Amino acid sequence: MATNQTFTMIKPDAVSDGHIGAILDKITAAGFVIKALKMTHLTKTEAEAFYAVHAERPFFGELVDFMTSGPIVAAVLEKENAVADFRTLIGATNPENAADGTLRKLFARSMGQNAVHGSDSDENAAVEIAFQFANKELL
Ligand code: 3AN
Repeated sequence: MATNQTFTMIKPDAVSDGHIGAILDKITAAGFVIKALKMTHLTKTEAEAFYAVHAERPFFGELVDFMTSGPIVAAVLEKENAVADFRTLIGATNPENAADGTLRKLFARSMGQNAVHGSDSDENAAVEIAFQFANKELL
């Protein structure tokens, strides 16, 4: 059954480029409620664990280096059909293929530095939320 929460990270490129406020504004304007929010800096161990599914891919080292290159903003978002609707809002992995108005089209630098993460399933959303937030941060 679909849950109503998803997990996002504003990635180091978008934080460094000054887009935190604009991205959060687009997220809330699209009807998502921010249920938890933090700025943090992933360690190498955390980034490797978060992207473990990509460990064998050629871009894994680059991905981990990038995700640990500066602070990120992590959030729990709530909305009916949150996972699918947020994937629509962020757009395709490669910003060149992302639809107009999507967060990646507006704010991403490239395929590797693509501004925003969004969970790809309800199951992964739950895992990713627990990875980044303690129970007391989830009200
Ligand atoms: P998405 O984030 O759209 O779900 P995934 O899960 O396929 O995309 O990839 C996870 C992350 O790995 C992407 N957000 C992107 O930063 C990076 N990535 C994916 N494919 C490539 C690639 N071909 N080259 C460099 N980085 C990539």
